[in-house]
Amino acid sequence: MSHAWQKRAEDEARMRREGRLPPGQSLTHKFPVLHYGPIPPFDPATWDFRIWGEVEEPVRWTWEAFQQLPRRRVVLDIHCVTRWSKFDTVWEGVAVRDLIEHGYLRLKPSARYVIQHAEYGYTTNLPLDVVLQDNFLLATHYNGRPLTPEHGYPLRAVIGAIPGREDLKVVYFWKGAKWLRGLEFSSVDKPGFWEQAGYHNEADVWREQRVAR
Ligand SMILES: Nc1nc2c(c(=O)[nH]1)N[C@H]1C(S)=C(S)[C@@H](COP(=O)(O)O)O[C@H]1N2
Ligand SMILES: [Mo]
Repeated sequence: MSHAWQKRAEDEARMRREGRLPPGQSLTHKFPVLHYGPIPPFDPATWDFRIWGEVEEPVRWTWEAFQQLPRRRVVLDIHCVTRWSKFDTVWEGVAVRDLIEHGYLRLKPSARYVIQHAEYGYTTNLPLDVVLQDNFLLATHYNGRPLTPEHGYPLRAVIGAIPGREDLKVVYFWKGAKWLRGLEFSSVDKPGFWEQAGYHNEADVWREQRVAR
């Protein structure tokens, strides 16, 4: 008879063999919920998404306008700093690179960092080149369904590993803000909520950059 714990251990061993399990992580089939503060309400009539800072023209999209943006599907291995990893997670949404390539967004050459702004003032920061990678997405859907409220409905950023794409920088999952409301492009880095609380600013999963020292 096969037990859930046996399957978990077998799957974890397989991921380790395949080089997909970063140091200090363990595999989960669950989807833990982690955040600071309450889950915000969503009103499609008042929700907006804004982009500002080092851009040629600031952006404000309503929920309806956001649905018209180019979309893509990305499959990611996600790694939480609290040591769980979840493999082959399927996300759909909007890639920042597509916004630029399709002319929805024009950056100034001075843009070098991106600060995600979420409900209740939660922020997190990444270098621009990471945000433009194939493994960073502004996601509206998980596993073919709209996000659930506790995982960031209606919009969150996600970042993880794409198997076989060793060229991509992979950072811990806290660098994806749930209940995302805007992106600030900046010429200087601005450490976000957890980064100011002592988490590592770079957060490279393979180098185990968990906390600053
Ligand atoms: N707005 C917001 N986004 C957030 C957080 C938060 O506190 N507020 N926590 C981060 C952390 S620490 C993690 S590990 C992931 C967890 O995402 P999940 O709850 O979907 O697993 O969300 C990140 N995004
Ligand atoms: Mo976290």
